[in-house]
Amino acid sequence: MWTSPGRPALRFGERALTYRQLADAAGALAARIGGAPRVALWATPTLETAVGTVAALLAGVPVVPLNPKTGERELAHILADSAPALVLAAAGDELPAALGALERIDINATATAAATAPTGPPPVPAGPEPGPTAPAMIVYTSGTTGPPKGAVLPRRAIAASLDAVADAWEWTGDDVLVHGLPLFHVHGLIIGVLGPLRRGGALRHLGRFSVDGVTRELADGGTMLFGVPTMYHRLAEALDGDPALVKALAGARLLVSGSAALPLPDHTRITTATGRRVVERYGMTETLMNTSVRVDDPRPRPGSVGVPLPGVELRLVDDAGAEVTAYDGETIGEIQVRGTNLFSGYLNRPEATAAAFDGDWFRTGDMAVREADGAVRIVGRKATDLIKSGGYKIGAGEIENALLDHPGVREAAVTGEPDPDLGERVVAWVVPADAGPGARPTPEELTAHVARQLSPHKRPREVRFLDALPRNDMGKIMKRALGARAAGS
Ligand code: MCA
Ligand code: AMP
Repeated sequence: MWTSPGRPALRFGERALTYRQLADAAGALAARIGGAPRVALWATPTLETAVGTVAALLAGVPVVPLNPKTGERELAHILADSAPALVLAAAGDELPAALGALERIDINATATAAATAPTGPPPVPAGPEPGPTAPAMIVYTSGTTGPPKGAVLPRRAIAASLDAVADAWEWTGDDVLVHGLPLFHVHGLIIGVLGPLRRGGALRHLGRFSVDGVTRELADGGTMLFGVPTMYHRLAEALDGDPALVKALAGARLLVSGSAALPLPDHTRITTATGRRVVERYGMTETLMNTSVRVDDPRPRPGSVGVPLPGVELRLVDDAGAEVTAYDGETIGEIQVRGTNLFSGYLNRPEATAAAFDGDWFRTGDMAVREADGAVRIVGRKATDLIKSGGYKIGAGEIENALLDHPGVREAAVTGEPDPDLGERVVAWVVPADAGPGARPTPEELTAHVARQLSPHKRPREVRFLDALPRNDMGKIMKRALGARAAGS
């Protein structure tokens, strides 16, 4: 990717870097952080985050991307768990007090090379070259209970997954990717920033997703679009009465959706209006990309996540632990995968890591069927306590714990309910603490509490008060009964 130094690499709004400028900025930063055991990165949707990530990769230093909106409790957990030696942030970014104890290095995204500097690869800090199994990134992901776990992603997994999707999507250096995804998860940062760089192509990041931004960038040379289903839903909603958007989507080479299922009506609306199909791919923080509909697939495949990517082995396993051998589009099993795309474990969590594997097969927790030609269709999830909202994975347990920390809450249960925009929305069921009149917390107060403690995207979109939570004889909360109550209300 360093062989065409004058080519555009990254553009965020008005700010852009060529490959040469990126090599200079990231090379200079890499030289400063080389030898650090681990660094945190204040992962705003900016050029600085891209430069910081490339620098850490060049230096062979594992990087922990931090959601800049992470609340106090979640941030404290991630810092205690990952113990970064220093934090990388854009100059001028105000960091929360929890990061105050760390050495800070400002990312200078616009370091310009001396005019005489030779072109070619950026300087690599002295020291042994990190091997393929060396950790590249630690990305935090929610489980059903407790705080998020850090998935340790080795260098080879990132390389393997990016090359595998390039094969499925015929992704080349001529492509210009457009997206407005956040940069602290696999989708936006690894596939969406490192992906184009590995191909020698370009990224145009929108800063934040907007229909207008997508229209503008696709009309101005963008060839590919990445998004979560909520973004495609918003595009589908805007199509009527927006001929510029229709034209922009129709002109794109490839529209890719992932992180959650794209509902059929949105597939249909987009294809009907633009003549373009949206290609779905299926991935996970721990596994990076597993399957995708291939661009050369002659059949339209709405509702399918396609076939296993090169290098990914995939099997379905039934409740009794037996492999599902039927390719009948009906027999359901849990998706298990193995391959070089996998993470190497959860940081500091050997038991959780062991529980996630069946031998060398990773248990995804996603339930699926396989069609006669091997294509995979996801039909559900094993854990009802995992909620996918706006493409973010959210554990019911972590929100319940945060709610229980509020003095006005005696009991709390959290469920996901279908939502046309977010896929699922977080609903909190709360039994208020015994308190005098007027002391009962308002829904807004509880919502703000969760946003402040965890992250804004984990906040309940609805709070429902009850006198008691339905429990079975063992005292366990019956979430299905809550669901039935919602359906009947
Ligand atoms: C509202 N806000 C609040 C509150 N209410 N903030 C604090 N307290 C409150 N009470 C703010 C929010 O911070 C936000 O600010 C704004 O109001 C709107 O927030 P929200 O409603 O959450 O935004 P949205 O419009 O619902 O977001 C939809 C979205 C977003 C843009 C689609 O969900 C999104 O970016 N999703 C992407 C998820 C993703 O990348 N997943 C990848 C992980 P502000 O507007 O300033 O931000 S999955 C993965 O990586 C695997 C490998 C895979 O397969 O891809
Ligand atoms: P995360 O842990 O945030 O990486 O989310 C991974 C989960 O997102 C997977 O286990 C799936 O449940 C879900 N997911 C990702 N891509 C798709 C897709 N194309 N269709 C359905 N679910 C998906």
